[in-house]
Amino acid sequence: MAEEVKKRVFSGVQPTGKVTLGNYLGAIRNWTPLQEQYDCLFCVVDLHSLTVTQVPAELRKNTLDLVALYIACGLDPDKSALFIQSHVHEHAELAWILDTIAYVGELNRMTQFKDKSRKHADNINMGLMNYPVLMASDILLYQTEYVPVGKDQVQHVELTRNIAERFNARYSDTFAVPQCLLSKSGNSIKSLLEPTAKMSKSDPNDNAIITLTDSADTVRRKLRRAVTDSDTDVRCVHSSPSKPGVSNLLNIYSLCADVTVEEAEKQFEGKGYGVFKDAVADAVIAVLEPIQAEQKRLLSDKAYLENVLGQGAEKASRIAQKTLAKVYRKVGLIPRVR
Ligand code: AQP
Repeated sequence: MAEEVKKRVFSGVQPTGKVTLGNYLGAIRNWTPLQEQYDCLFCVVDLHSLTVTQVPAELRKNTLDLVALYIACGLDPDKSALFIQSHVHEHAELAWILDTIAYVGELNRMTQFKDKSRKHADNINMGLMNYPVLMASDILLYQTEYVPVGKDQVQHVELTRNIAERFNARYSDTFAVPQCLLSKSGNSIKSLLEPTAKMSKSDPNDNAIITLTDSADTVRRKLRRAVTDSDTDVRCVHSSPSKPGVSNLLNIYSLCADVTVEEAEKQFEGKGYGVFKDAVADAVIAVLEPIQAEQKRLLSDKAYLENVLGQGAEKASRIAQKTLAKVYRKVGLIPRVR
């Protein structure tokens, strides 16, 4: 009997700082169960992180920390290819070809580009604008069918679909056209201090984010200071759109304690924010502590991590070379004679 060909999944996180609870609940945590059903590639997208200024030594540290975190969160190198984007040079090469397909107008409209241009007004570099094209390259290189991302990245996956369809129409069928796989909760995790903005690892205010390396005391302190509202009812946005802070905490609690938002609301009805915030902290800490212990253990075994990355890059390269050769042929580039 012919072996069943599994559909392919690709996703990644930038090593731009300490990974947040948002990155975990919106993305990484949802990748683990996919490994059973799909052919998965999970990448640390270090080239993307260069679009904002990085300290080289910190970037190297963040990259390895993130690889260890992937494994600590349940990604299994025997089931999924885990690798670093810059180890597979085809990502940057395909991005150049896709740059000739993407339009300046559509890149200019990307929400992330506008947000980051505002935040980094002194460094609006071409890479920042090209970010979605490199992301399209990451995805299309592997003939990806599903891209599990948080809601904030949906616009980039839509653009990837447009680029793939445009290329296919111009040069004949070449790329699989990918779809988003959104997390169960759907909503982004928001900043603790500005709950209408998403929680981001590059937020300059450390009190606005929970990172996966925060100690139990730090998590508790940050959650106690989280913005709620002036009244004392614990009620989510479904019943009161004017309470984004409480809504966000209810969302975090429901994902960490594995209950629905409605169940959580009922549980804390009339209890006041002090009790509620402590319970949110308990639930978050219970999720973080085992991950932190495992990440620490993995980081003490550099040889193991290097081996995982070598294997992952090898598998990724095999697929990437095939796609890039096909693309070069289709656009009319002459292959090098050996
Ligand atoms: N707040 C969030 N809620 C839910 N999901 C989120 N993601 C990011 N923030 C949230 C998801 O995490 C994945 C990795 O994101 P990334 O590092 O590639 O880029 P990003 O979306 O720009 O994440 P950050 O934390 O905001 O990074 P910086 O500050 O460097 O820009 C994606 O799947 C994303 O949806």
